[in-house]
Amino acid sequence: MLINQNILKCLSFCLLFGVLSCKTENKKEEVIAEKKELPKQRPNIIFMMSDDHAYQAISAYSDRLIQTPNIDRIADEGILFTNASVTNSICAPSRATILTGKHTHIHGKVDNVFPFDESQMTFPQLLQGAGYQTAMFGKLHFGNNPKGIDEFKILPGQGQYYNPDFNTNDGKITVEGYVTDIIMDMTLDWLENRRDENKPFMLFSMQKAPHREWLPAPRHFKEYTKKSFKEPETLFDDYEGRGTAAKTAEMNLLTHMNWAGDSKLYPEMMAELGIKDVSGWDLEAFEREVGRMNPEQRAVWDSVYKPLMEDFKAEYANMNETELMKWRYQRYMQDYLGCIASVDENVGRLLDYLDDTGLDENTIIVYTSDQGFYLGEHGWFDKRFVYDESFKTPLLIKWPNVIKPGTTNTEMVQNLDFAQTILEAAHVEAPSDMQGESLIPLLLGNNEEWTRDAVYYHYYEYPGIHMVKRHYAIITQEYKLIHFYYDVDEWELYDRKKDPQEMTNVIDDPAYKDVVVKLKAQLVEMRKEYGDSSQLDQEILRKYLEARDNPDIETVPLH
Ligand SMILES: [Ca+2]
Repeated sequence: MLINQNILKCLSFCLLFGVLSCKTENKKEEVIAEKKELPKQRPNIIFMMSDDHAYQAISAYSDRLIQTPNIDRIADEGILFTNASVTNSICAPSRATILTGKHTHIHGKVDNVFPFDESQMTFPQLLQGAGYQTAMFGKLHFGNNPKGIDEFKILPGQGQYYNPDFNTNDGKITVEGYVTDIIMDMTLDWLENRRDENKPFMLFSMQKAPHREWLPAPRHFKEYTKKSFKEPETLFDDYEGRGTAAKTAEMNLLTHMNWAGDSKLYPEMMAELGIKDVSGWDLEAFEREVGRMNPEQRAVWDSVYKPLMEDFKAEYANMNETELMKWRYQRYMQDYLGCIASVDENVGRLLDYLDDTGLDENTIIVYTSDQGFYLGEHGWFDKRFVYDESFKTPLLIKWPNVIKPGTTNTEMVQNLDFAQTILEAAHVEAPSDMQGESLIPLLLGNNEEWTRDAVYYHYYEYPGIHMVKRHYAIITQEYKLIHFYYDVDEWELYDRKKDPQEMTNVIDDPAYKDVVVKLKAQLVEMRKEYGDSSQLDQEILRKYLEARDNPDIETVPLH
């Protein structure tokens, strides 16, 4: 009996062990089978980017303000990155980072004064060299014509919303109509009529909208000026709990926004009401945009905006500061989101075209912005700060049969990573001095290969428009440590989990003492690793101040 029991025990053990080892092997096989490989066929790539498109204004991220069903389709059929960010939240530096895969202090375009270092390699040049066709339509805003692009039609500088001019391979042209529609017309025309079907392509379709001064298409005037939008919780922020930089920035909707150029109050009504030009270029901004409309466009504009402004004129004398702030917020959102409506419609046109032609099958579609934007959070418009609304940027990518539809990813990815990602997707080797990381493991779903736990940020343009002080920062999933320098020497620490709106600087809170020590050490290492230093900060500052005081040095207006 005893022997039998022992035999049974032994048998049971052996059986159990056998099953377990078999299971383990199965698991191993499953893991190996799950690790996805890059497809051998080289994909087409369409890189759509808008200018200043806040993630808060995409319904895949938030349904507080607007529905964007077409942009959302990219995430529904692909991946939504909820923690994508930029290395320097301003237009041209971000664009140069995207093209080079390098931080701004390396490629040279740190702000609007410094020129791009022409010797830097950009990823379209490498794709072109590897047999890709390359084309670019819309807003580059880089201070240079693009390199490595076969065909381009680029808005000069900021470009215009109505009847815009374009620089092309064959010289300057002017196109009648609304800029967002025109850029997509050019994109679709190239796809349909002018590309070589035997080659893979890299196509940039880059919108000017919704950049300041936020002029919607005439078809959206009526609908959007009637809408009322939910206010952000921090619209009336008094900046207590933050440092000098937040208190002295000139980005407030009530006090720093242009009345004519931005809120679209007619210049003659400003004069009648005794409202002053706060920027010194308010009336010029109105004339530059509204003044460019043809008689037909202007008639539609006046039929909607004139009665709206007449109403405001009648109310103005009785409005207190709170009411004025609320009015300006609504006016801002009506025009900004009216611009987004056209962007979304045009994204839909492109997606439909790709679906209808079957071209979608082997095409990567990226939708992003050159940075985020404040939509009234902290009472602000504009960008620049490392605080979340301007630090983070939307990123949605679709790649059929590679990215699992409906994926959400929370890793800290950056505009720094695009060059290496696109090159790897195209089976082109990235130069070793690029500083990002390829997102391919995340697109394939091999998330365990992604090891980044912090990102670096550096903003330079000060003293300058909006007066956001120079600062650099290290950002982890949990914390943001910021150093503001030059005419202040202030550190800020935000607990991103407990204080997502970043209302309380806890740098001096004893509870965070160890966190500060650890992050400061990590920041020193990170600056070294990316080739940044205090010496370089001072060098860039010295050149900036010299250029500011020297009218002979050509600068590109970037606001
Ligand atoms: Ca921008």
